[in-house]
Amino acid sequence: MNAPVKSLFRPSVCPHDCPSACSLDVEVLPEGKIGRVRGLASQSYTAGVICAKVARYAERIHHKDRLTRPLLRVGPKGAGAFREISWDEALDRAAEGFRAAETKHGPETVWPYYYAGTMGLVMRDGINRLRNVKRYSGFYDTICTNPAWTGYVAGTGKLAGADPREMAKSDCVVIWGTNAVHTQVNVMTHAMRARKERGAPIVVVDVYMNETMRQADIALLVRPGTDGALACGIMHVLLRDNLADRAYLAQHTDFGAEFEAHMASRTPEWAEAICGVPAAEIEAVARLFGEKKRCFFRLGYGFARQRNGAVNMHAALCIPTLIGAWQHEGGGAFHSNSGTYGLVKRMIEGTDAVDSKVRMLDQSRIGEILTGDPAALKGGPPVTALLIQNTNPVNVAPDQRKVIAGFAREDLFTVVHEQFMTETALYADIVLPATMFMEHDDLYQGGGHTHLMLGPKLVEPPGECRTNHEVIVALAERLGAQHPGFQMSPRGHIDYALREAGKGSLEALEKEGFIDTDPPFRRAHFLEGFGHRDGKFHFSPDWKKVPLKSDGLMGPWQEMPHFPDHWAAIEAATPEFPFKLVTAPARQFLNSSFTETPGSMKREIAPSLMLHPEDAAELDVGVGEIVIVSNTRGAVELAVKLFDGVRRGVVIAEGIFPNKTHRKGEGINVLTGSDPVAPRGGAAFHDNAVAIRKA
Ligand SMILES: Nc1nc2c(c(=O)[nH]1)N[C@H]1C(S)=C(S)[C@@H](COP(=O)(O)OP(=O)(O)OC[C@H]3O[C@@H](n4cnc5c(=O)[nH]c(N)nc54)[C@H](O)[C@@H]3O)O[C@H]1N2
Ligand SMILES: Nc1nc2c(c(=O)[nH]1)N[C@H]1C(S)=C(S)[C@@H](COP(=O)(O)OP(=O)(O)OC[C@H]3O[C@@H](n4cnc5c(=O)[nH]c(N)nc54)[C@H](O)[C@@H]3O)O[C@H]1N2
Ligand code: SF4
Ligand SMILES: [Mo]
Repeated sequence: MNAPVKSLFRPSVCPHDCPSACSLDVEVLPEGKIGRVRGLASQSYTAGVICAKVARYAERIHHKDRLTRPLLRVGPKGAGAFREISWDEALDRAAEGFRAAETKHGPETVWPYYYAGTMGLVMRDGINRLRNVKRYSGFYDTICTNPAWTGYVAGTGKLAGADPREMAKSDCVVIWGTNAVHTQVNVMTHAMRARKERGAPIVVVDVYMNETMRQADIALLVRPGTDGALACGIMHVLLRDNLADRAYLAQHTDFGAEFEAHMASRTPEWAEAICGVPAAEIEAVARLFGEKKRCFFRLGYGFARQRNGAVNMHAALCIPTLIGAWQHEGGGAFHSNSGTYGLVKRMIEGTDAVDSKVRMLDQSRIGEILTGDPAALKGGPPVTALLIQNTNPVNVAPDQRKVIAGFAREDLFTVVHEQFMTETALYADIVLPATMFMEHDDLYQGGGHTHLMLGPKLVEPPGECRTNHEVIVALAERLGAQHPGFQMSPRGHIDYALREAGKGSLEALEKEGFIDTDPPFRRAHFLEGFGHRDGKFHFSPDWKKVPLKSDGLMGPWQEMPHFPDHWAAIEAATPEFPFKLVTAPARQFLNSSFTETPGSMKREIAPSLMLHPEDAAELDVGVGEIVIVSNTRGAVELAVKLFDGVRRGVVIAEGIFPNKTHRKGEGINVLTGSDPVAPRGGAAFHDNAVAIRKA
């Protein structure tokens, strides 16, 4: 008798843009479909835990609205009228469009625009190979990480830190400016172990009583953009009460009398007046840190999405350094490990073909770029052709009115390679259907942990979906772009990137599904020296010289403070725009992804504004009523939710909901600005002064 055909569980990796980069255990059903998706138990950072939206992945991968055939626009831009065409026709038309644009304006008129919809290195970054070989405009990716990374690296000199699993061995876990319950659930797994096994208190710093703040033993509620003041108030107490580790400071940092004198005036009362946290709470938490020493600071992205975000990140990072927390297992700080992997990207990205004279264009300023702002275009030709993979700028990019005006240009030729008919794909001339991660092979590195992971192809894609790699190779062929990387398979790319970096091989990775690249304790804790040339931590950073890739200095960088401080560069509330709006991520979405899945949409329901009951009373609005939220950039309508877990004058709109789910069809990003955050660019998504009135 034949044994019944059974489903089996196979290892994979969540490809979404999330620091957790979870190792997955995926049920592959006999008919070639996906069943249950769980966290892989044997990968010790994931530790068997994943978020609910990815546990429901079957509804995304087998969604009836997946794009499965190439499409050609047949109506006006953005109207959504398309007809099916063959792949050959689609690729021929795409190549012809890029060639025609290049003939008219030169190669810089073509702008490959991509982001981290997949974090797989082959599928995400292969577009750069085409860009480099063809000398198309470069893509300076600023939208997410720049303010945070710059602030962190200004202190440490390297984008690395204490092993995040050490949180479990901490005597006090500080979760600062990340809503981990929503955005990277695994932080909570390890933090909660410290509380359960060691009685460690959990301190959380945020601007609203979100789900992470609710889990805290000590919740510090700051006004948006004032973390620098809170950090200084804490450091004042540590120095005043002799709780700093002066021997450590002398050996490992640039700490000196000038810094100490600067901190002398940053009293808890001074800090309270700026950040809103009562001085007594600042005193208490400073004493807690000073006494525990083995404190782990898990620093998030969110609090750096402010115009002074880099300064605030650096200021928070200075606290564990001041108490010498780095010396202890379970102590120190962690933000991202993205600076530690060092995989060789020559074949994936064609880095050997880079021409540094070709302009870079700023991802966050796509609105200004597409509407012809000469400064944003750096004096070069207009952008008349776009190739887009793994991102949905019409919904997620700041200054949305300009973004949409740009996409609506009749003289702009746009190719979008997507899994769904996103609001960006709606503006395309040609839409190409893309595979999902379980339908192709790729290599992943954990930003929020220490693992390199393999996500193998597990099932066949629906219809005619093709991988990003296939599309780039096919376009290269039609455009006459030559590079050995175009001849390689995804598996070949993975093997090359690993081998050349001395990180094993594809074969080795395939055995376990992942490798742990955790460095030795002393290196991870910078006890052998910080990343700066002098080997020291910098309390007084040189903002001009933060060792990270960049496209020059941006924003009001000359006004940045030399020491940790409150830098008043944020959009101040005014009588005209008296509220501060934060656009934090909703739990069931991932940026704009999962807004297409019923399981996520039915839980998030509709765009809303969390408003303090006393503010609501003053505005004379109640639950469910519509308010118009506006500033100089635009206006959106949102339904009121009463919420007393914010300071008065602060409002929260969780998202990112599709533009079309808002009453006027414009999304939350009409309110956010694209002016670059100093000193390396980026968008201050949580820093918006707005007016609110009853609709
Ligand atoms: N469910 C879900 N998960 C996600 C995402 C998602 O959209 N949804 N997005 C993914 C992506 S791309 C990223 S980069 C990460 C980001 O994840 P996080 O690092 O968590 O960053 P944010 O989500 O931007 O914001 C986190 C928190 O910062 C708070 N915040 C805003 N301004 C301030 C401030 O001035 N001070 C302080 N202390 N807090 C402030 C917000 O209120 C919010 O609670 O999450 C990833 N995970
Ligand atoms: N208001 C506000 N706006 C924000 C933020 C905020 O906090 N508030 N956060 C910002 C941040 S941190 C970020 S990182 C950005 C992110 O914004 P985006 O980069 O746009 O991220 P997603 O919205 O997840 O869109 C990714 C898209 O890639 C597609 N995709 C996924 N995998 C593949 C693939 O393998 N191939 C192809 N061709 N396509 C694929 C998905 O279907 C999806 O449409 O949003 C930013 N915008
Ligand atoms: S979205 Fe983040 S938390 Fe959820 S499974 Fe993916 S990596 Fe893990
Ligand atoms: Mo992000």
